[in-house]
Amino acid sequence: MSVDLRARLAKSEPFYFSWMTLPGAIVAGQVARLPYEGVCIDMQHGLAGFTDVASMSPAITQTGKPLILRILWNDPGLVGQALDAGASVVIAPMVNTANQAQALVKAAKYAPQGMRSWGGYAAVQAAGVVPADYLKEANRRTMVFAMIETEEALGNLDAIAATPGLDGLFVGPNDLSISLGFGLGKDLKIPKLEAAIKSIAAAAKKNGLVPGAFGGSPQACAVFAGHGFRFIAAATDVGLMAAGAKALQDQMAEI
Ligand code: 3PY
Ligand code: MG
Repeated sequence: MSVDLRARLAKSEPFYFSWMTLPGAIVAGQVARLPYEGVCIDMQHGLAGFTDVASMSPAITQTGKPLILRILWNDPGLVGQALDAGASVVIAPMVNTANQAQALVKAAKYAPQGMRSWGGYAAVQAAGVVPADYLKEANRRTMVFAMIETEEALGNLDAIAATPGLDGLFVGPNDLSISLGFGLGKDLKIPKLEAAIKSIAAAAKKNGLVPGAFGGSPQACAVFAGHGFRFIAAATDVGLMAAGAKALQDQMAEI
């Protein structure tokens, strides 16, 4: 069984995970062996479809690291499918209202908290327990994060963060920056963007939620960690390739 993520995320030390955009079980197994605590598969902007995820999931969870899935959209069917595939965390994009946050939680939790439907044998396999024990533990062991990445979501931040059963908020800095009129989220120090990011951390803290964010670079990770975020996407698969090639090319230049 993979690590008890809820217990891990209760600690103040940031949890850094990798972010996959490429499909394939072999590459997923490799990424899971990199020095990050978990692996996220991005089903919104990455290339993995559900059958890819079904084979990538065991390649990741057999290393003991949790699978995190950023789903295509905040749709109840996609939430259930992600959890059934063995995800410990579902990150839903573009959650803009409290109603949307409530729908997200409802889709992720078995009754009485929600209306998740039974049938996830891949999740049961990933957990390494018998079905009845999976059912007992699933609502506690799986977590849901709402992405805050629009001006509309910022306007509804307190109501979204107060949603019972929601586990975390997750900043999408690019969409947030675009929505606020600043283009791609390259400069996290733009005062209005920085204030928005800090308000998301504060709303999470006030409501006992885990503050999460997409970092993608050491610099961005440092900014988010500095604001108290502790569930941070540290690097993408493609970014790691580019950084590795650049480091090796720099060494080659010295030959
Ligand atoms: C964003 O930055 O908008 C994200 O969704 C992270 O990929
Ligand atoms: Mg986004």
